[in-house]
Amino acid sequence: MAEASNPDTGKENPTFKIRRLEISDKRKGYMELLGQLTVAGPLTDDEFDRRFEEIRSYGDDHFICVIEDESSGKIVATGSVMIEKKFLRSCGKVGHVEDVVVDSEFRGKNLGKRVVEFLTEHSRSMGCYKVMLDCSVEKKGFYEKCGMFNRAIQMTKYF
Ligand code: 16G
Repeated sequence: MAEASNPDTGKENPTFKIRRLEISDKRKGYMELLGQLTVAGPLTDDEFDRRFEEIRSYGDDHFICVIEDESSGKIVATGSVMIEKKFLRSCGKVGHVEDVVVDSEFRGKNLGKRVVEFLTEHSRSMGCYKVMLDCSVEKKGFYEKCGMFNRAIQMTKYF
């Protein structure tokens, strides 16, 4: 889907393609992008490949999506969702959205919203009755724009 023309150059803005994470995305800046959210490394290529295969073995129960800027081949946004299987609510399922980040140079283009909507739709298609996440207080407005609301507080213990 092409976006509107850039008024300065007259050229079309780059196309942002949303898709599943591929193993080659490590070379397209995926880890550097994650580093804009929190501590992301260090990580060797072998460690990345092993974790990638492990996640791939979960199939659609663990889905990592990325947005690639097709003009530069750079990964500019990402997010993931894990499908939790419960006994309650008659064996209900919940989508847990994690690790949502947009490259600082590509903010303000609705890419984060596209990622969250994509992961939400994935959760719906997997039969989840809700989708949930935790985020910093500053991101509250963004997630409200994605149709979510603040239902509880988050509790954490770091090891
Ligand atoms: C945010 C992320 C969470 C991520 C955490 C990293 C979303 C919706 N939330 O809370 O997924 O794991 O930051 O912080 O993307 P940490 O490194 O302190 O755990």
